[in-house]
Amino acid sequence: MPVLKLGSALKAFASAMVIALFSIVIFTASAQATHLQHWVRISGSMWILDSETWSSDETGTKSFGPAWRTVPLTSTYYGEGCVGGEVKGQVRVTFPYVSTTWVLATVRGLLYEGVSCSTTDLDGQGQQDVWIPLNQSRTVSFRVWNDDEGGDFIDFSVTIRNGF
Ligand SMILES: [Ca+2]
Ligand SMILES: [Ca+2]
Ligand SMILES: [Ca+2]
Repeated sequence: MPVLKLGSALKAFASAMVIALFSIVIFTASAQATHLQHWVRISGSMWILDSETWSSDETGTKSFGPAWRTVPLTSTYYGEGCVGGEVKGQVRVTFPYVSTTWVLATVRGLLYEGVSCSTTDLDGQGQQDVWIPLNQSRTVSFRVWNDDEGGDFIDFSVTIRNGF
């Protein structure tokens, strides 16, 4: 009975295909559920003004990055720059939330002012949170003033890309 044989062969092939499709669906679903890891790219700049009483103010732009990291990120990303031998900016980026498609970035900007660029005298700070969808970039920009002595400020601009 060649027709019957062909029929059962087709049935066997069909069930094999169903099993294969099922495996693909299950594999894809589990891969998506566990694949939280993203590449992120961090870059930006600080425009720093070091206010001077007896001479003209000192200004300059300090860039940082691009730096690639994978999230979830266990450590903090740091970027730094100093102008006029007195005013130092520091950027700190963390990623407190990561989903399969989105990341939440917390960007902190700190202003240190003292007698040298290695000063640890924190005189001002600001923070912005930003949600970034997969394969897109977001830029946060904010100004941090020297709240303690006045005059100095830093314009932070930080761009983060979620994905390649
Ligand atoms: Ca100064
Ligand atoms: Ca100076
Ligand atoms: Ca100071």
